[in-house]
Amino acid sequence: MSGLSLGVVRLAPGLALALTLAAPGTALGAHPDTPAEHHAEDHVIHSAATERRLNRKTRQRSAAESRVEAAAVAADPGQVGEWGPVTNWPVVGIHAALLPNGKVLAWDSVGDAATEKFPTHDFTRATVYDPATGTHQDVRVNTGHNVFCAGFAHLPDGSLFLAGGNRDAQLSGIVQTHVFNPTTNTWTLGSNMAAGRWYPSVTPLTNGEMLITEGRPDVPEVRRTDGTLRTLTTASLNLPLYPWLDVAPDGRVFYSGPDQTMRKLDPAGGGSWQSFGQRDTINRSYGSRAVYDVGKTLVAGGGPSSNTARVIDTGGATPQVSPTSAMAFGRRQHNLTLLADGSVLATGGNSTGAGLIDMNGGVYNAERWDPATGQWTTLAAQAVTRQYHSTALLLPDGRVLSSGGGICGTCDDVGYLAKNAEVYTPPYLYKKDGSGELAPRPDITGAPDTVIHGSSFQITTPNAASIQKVGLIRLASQTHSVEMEQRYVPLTFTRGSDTLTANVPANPHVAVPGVYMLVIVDDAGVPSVAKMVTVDPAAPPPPPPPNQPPTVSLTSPANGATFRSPATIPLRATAADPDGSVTRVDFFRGGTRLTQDTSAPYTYDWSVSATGNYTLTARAIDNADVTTTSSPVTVRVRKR
Ligand SMILES: [Cu+2]
Repeated sequence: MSGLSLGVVRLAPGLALALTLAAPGTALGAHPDTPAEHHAEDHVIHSAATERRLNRKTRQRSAAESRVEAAAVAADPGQVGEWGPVTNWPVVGIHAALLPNGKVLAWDSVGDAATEKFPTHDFTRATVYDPATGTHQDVRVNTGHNVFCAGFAHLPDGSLFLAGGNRDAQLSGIVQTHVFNPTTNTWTLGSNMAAGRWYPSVTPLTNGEMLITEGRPDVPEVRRTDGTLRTLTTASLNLPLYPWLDVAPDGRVFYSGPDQTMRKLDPAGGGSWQSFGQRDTINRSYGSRAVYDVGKTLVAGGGPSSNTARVIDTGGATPQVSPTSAMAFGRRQHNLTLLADGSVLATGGNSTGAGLIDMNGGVYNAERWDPATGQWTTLAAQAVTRQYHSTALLLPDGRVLSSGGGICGTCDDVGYLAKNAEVYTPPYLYKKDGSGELAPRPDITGAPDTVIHGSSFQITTPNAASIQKVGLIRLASQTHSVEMEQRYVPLTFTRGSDTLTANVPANPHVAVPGVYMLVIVDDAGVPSVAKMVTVDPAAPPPPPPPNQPPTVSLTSPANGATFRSPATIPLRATAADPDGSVTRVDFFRGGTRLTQDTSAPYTYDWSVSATGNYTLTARAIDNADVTTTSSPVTVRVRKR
């Protein structure tokens, strides 16, 4: 029972309420020993029919409110986007991570009912969802552990690292760490932590280490790149569960919430914290945040279903907080999700301040925050209320996967189970002419698999001339309204004819090593499908871009000019090289070289007495010995 009392003491208020409200008469069943017996146990507590009924009931109760909210916005998907159909899932999307192959790993717990109703926790229901086909593959955790309420983020190679999980009906944490290999769809155990964790955050660091914070133990731990763990013995600090942490441009880890005090952690050695001022006056419990630009974090909602939002700039010595527009809806238990253009989408939540779930207080409309204007735009309404234990994740094609909700005591009491998902197509993918048709998209036809900090790289695209924005978006890892690692990194770039040359930030803290989605956005605001790119400091430097040929033109004599014999014809040429220098210019009469000139202005006075027609050209040679010949000029020399 000590585990239970510890849990209640450290839980968010709403979750403590959930435990209190858990059906008191629910006896813990016999101890099943095999996954098959667990499966049977799930069905005893919620039969397949009950599960369908709950799912249906949640959808029905959602539908009426959803229709009202949907009617409040325009019907044109070019303005408000469009939600796809609700599809049932094999798991509740409580935890969701995008994989480098473009699929989504999601897991929940050991069954549909509240986790505290199950006595044994030695597996986890998990699925890999393929958004391209809508199909699922069962990848349940078979290491003997339940990773419900773990913290997780991607290792630099794109595999997923999980810290902690759920040990028992008292919601104790586990000491285990896991790694999910997205290539083989397999789980392996990593090093054990010093203490069990439940509701920890995991933050990828610039040096490839993974920071593990909270989940009840106040001493952070760090997973080294060799898989062993170290403890930050001088950085013990009591923070809320699932703390909001992101590497800032100075390399320290910035804490933006959910409570009010802003802080930075230096994870070197034993670790040290620095505290700053208050972000604002609200404890944004079950609010959300998004790192939408270099050193810039948007926080919105949370606490008593606040509609307020703040922008925090972590680029300087002291974090700077500025207000931005409020959302149209107060929200708690919602998700903020980066979109492919660097704007931010808010989905789901409740507007009544309910701790976990209010079936009558769901927010169905999405809202988009534009970083350029600081304004929110109300968008289309989704069909199912998404509150406690829901996630919203950016897919590589620019759509957003909104899934889950449910699996808690309160959820059971109010009949909330959203074991399903819907996919949102944002307005940027539609034409703006009211036709409701999808817009043509810019296309990335080539880009390197790996880039390094401080280097430039080539993106081939037939749409180069129209591209306005190039960005890297880190793969998402979401749970409990918290995004553990996703950030938008805008790239400076130059346009060529069919290529863009983009620059990876030299400061490695801006784009911590790992897998990112490379997205280009055209002048209509339409994003490309993402190309996965690994930012890898250990990679060899990219090959130099291919040499561009010089340009040359023969400016004198004029084409068709006539001279009287004997003549002195002035040959004049201009030449340039876009990526080097012009070594020399040769003048030709037909195939015969008349002279060569190694410095501008390129001139030659050609003396000729024989009458006839002559074809003249100039040929430029650049510093890489690549040549370009000018358009020919024809002249006539006739008798005096
Ligand atoms: Cu939870």
